[in-house]
Amino acid sequence: MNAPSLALSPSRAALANALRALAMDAVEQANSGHPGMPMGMADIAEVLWRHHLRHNPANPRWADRDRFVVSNGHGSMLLYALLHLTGYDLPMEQIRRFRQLHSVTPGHPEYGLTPGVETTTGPLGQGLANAVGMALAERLLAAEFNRPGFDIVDHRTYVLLGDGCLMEGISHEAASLAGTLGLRKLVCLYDDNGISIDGHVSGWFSDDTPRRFRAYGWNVIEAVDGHDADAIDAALKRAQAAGHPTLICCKTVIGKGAPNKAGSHDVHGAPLGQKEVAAARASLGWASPPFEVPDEIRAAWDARSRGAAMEANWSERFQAYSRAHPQLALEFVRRMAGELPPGWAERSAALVRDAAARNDKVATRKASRNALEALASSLPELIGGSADLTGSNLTAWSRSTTVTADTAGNYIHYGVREFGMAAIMNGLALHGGLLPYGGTFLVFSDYARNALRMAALMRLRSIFVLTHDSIGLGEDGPTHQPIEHAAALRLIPRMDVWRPCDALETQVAWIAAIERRDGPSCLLLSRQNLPAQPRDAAVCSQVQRGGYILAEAPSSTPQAVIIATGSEVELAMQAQRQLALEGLGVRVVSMPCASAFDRQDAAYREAVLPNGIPRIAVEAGVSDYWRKYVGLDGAVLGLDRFGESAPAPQLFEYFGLTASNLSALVRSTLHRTAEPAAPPTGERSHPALTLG
Ligand SMILES: Cc1ncc(C[n+]2csc(CCOP(=O)(O)OP(=O)(O)O)c2C)c(N)n1
Repeated sequence: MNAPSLALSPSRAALANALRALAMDAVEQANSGHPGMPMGMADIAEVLWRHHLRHNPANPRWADRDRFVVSNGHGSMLLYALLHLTGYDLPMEQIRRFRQLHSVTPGHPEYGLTPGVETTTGPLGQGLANAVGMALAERLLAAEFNRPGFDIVDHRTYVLLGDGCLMEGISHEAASLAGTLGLRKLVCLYDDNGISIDGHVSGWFSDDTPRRFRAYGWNVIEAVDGHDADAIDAALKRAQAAGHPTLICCKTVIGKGAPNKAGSHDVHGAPLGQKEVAAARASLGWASPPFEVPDEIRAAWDARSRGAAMEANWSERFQAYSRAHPQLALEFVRRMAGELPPGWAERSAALVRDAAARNDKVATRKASRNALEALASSLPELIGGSADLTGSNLTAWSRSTTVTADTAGNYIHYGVREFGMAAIMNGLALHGGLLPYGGTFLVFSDYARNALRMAALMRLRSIFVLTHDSIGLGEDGPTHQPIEHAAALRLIPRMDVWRPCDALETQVAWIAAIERRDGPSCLLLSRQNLPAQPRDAAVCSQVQRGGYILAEAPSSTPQAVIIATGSEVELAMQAQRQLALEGLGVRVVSMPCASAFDRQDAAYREAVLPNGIPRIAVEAGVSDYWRKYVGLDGAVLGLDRFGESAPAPQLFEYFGLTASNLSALVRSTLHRTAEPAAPPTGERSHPALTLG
């Protein structure tokens, strides 16, 4: 039904009101959601989307589209309304089903679910950091692929953000680096409405935000009336001409259009209620029933032909580029598709063979650098970095070149910004064309943790290089010694956590992380040297399964199975030899990546870990994780307390992470399983050992 009062050529206010109406009606229908932000930012969105954003609703994957990120992701209905009205494959039925099971309009925007959603947002501040990654990706790819007369990579990254994003510490990390790197095509629109959930922010957020961003080296456009289309338009034009990233501070009224609730926190995250919705309709002059949009408003929003023309124009230019630079064009297409280069399979297989042939004792962090050295020259998409621990993480290789404000490169000194790094890496991965890896100490994965979780939620190929993976780092002490971190990372669904025991497993882990198309990987690497384990070709081929028989029991049927990872694999091998002298046959299973092992078929898993044979796990970290593999009858030799400051070999001794303790645990486990009523052993009182 059309609104009779609307003119044929709708006003900008009426166009923005379409966004407001859809948002308040969808939230009302769901009886949950956030009407305040969409109603408050509707005027900004109208100007940006109808007059500036370069996108094609028919092809949300168009390589040179502008990227649009709603960092204040609770305002998801604004994004869904924009996608719906401009012509993306998001029918009204989906708007009606906002926040319902299996709709593509979930509570917060989810990448990979809704066409046109560029990143998953909701955890405040991370969208901004993702956008920094996207803007950086654009700059790096432009430097790599553009040629005189052919700007095939030339787009902007626009971000909506609110007080919450700016209060979050990650906004500092991301904005600071964006300023230093001079990401001039990044344009942020700040919803300066003075309200967050608890009320007026003046009591907890009194920063001088414009000065803060100027101090980062940003271009700041202050005091823009976020409900004045001309002012917003002028600010966007200034931003586009700037030589720095831009923050446009827009004064807005949260929930604008709701006559009794606008401007208050009541409208932030709750349905307006039927009475207020009716009052808003009256005050906005919006006469259409819920989920109906007048034809002339729909027509004015429809961006399909404009978008198709934009992409067609780009495609023509890309065709010409392909004729002038055929190899580059092919490479660009490959990179944006996320495909590995031709010959990858043969090359990576050869690298595994090489690594298997070597038997040097090496820290897995060094083995990781060797793996990078071998892989990276044929993978120009690799974009590395570290959070100020390059020399410790060993994340740079011989042809790493630093990205600066003036130069492109393939290595980012992220500074001491772990969370920012991880979220920026996610933005690089989301943009496409680049494959990010970045390092810090494993213990500081906590700082970055939610971005690691978001990488998994979004199925991104981000590779987190986490070194100094246990008490084996030694003297830096308990602040730096990860205890619960390996287990905690393994708990993140879809995260592959590799803790290799030697150079060969490290090489395989890198290859697996690079080949993965459906999620991130963490590589947990030792500071200390680890011996190479012997394997024949058949065993080598099993490593990528995540868990495999590294050393079969001397007797054909093992009496027990030891499961080990990383530096503790060598302990397992020593224990196996000790026990063999006593006539006990023990199998050693190396389990560098438990989730990869879990994905193997049941027959394989049963072949590696046969039912009915007692299992003992060993890892220099919390024991709980391994209970699912060893069961109630098994045992774990772990470390369920914080570490100590001392040389590493002394710490392994002190905490009882020794081959002789492991052997003792195997013996006692066999004894206990043979005689179920046997009492626990005295070893339980050891300060660190986790037994039983
Ligand atoms: C990291 C994180 N912490 C907390 C929340 C919960 N939360 C959602 S919105 C919000 C307040 C945001 O305030 P603001 O950005 O001003 O949004 P507005 O009220 O203007 O819509 C909070 C605390 C969250 N989504 N993410």
